[in-house]
Amino acid sequence: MVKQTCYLTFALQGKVKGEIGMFFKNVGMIEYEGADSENPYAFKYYNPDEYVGGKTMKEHLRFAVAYWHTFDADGKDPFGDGTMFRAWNRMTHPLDKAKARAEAAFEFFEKLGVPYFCFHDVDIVDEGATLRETFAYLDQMSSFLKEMMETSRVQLLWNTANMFTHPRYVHGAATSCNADVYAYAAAKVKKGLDIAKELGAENYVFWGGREGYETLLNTDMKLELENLASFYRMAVEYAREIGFDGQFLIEPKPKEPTKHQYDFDAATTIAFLETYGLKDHFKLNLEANHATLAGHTFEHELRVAALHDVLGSIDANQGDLLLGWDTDEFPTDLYSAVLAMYEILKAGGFKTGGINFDAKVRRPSFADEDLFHAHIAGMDTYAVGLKVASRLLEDKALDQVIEERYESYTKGIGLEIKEGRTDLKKLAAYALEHDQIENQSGRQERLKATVNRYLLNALREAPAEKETR
Ligand code: XLS
Ligand code: NI
Ligand code: NI
Repeated sequence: MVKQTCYLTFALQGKVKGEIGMFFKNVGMIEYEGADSENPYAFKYYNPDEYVGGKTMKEHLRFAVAYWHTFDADGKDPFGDGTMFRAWNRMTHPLDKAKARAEAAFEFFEKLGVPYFCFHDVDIVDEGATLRETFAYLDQMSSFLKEMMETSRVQLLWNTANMFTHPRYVHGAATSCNADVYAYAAAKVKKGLDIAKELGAENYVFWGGREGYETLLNTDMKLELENLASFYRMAVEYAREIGFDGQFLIEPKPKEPTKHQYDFDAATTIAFLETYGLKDHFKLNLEANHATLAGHTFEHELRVAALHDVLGSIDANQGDLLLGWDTDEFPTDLYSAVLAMYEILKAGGFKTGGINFDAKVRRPSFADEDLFHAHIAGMDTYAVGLKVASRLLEDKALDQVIEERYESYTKGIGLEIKEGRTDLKKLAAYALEHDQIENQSGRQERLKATVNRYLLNALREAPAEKETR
């Protein structure tokens, strides 16, 4: 059994920089060094204590590391074996392996300086031979993680139950045609909520990878949707019973692994929540790559959620437009990060949510250190996004154009339309008198150039030392 070391305490006290820890011996604490730094193990733009619009970057961005991609994954793909041989995954007994993995995880969190992490139940420890054994393992591991969380300052952004990998979920979990599977999935969520409560999770996530269908020829869609709604309702009731007051989140995705997933995109999920009277209890966890698969931009999904007051949290990653699946790459596209952060800030920022890197290093990036490079790249990307978006908002650089564009609704017939004081007869009478219509340009290209200008200018600026921008 791996012994818990005391490096976390040293790291926290800032006494040791450099060669500490058991697993990432060549990497020290990652610090902010600024845009001119050439140190690959330093942040160039993410400066946790720098103020942006009244809050520090750390408070705004609430970064989280995803356990599954970073500590469990080994680079396997449908055509090839794993390429990543992590020292922490070498032990054979599930609990020994799980504890070593947790030690590696906390060493990583501490060195990277992230405030949060996220996991599925199967990420923290392998499943046992029976559900009872799985639960016994989970109980041990949640106590172990709790101890580690107490020594460090890392918190749980969210946890979830994996209800898609094991063959029992072949027809779904809460939408399975088999009631025994439904009950099994319910047991997993019950345990997941107990863990969420024990570890003080800020949110609990549902992602329905197998909740959907392959063909309508064998599917009772109405029954499946009703069962799914009851499942969510029971989760809300159980959370209330045990006093778990974290936010429930649903993560939409249109397809993959199932051909059609019920929580297709933000709009579909919102309609589902409205239909079944669940909207007060859920918000959305939106993922960039899932938006791409749904044929939307990420900012579209964020805007739709914000309009309905259900923007909860995000899974930050990016897809590859040349590939048609969820490639879960680390986000490095500055432009997309600006547009995403723009929507998030406009919606008032994160409350219980944050930025979880649901992203994996590429199969050929198999060195342990690549895990740092990937997260540093992602964190810097979102830091730039935050700075630029905040400045765009502060200067009303885009808002002003939008205000002008809709000016016709601030007076005359437009105001009557807006205030619901008109009808088809009145409008027809008006149109007969005003049929020589003049439109204004939408100015897209000019606006894109504005975003580019803000992006390039923000990168040139020195960081604010006090509470200014
Ligand atoms: C898969 C999903 C998954 C969820 C958590 O595509 O993104 O990783 O975030 O189950
Ligand atoms: Ni995700
Ligand atoms: Ni995904």
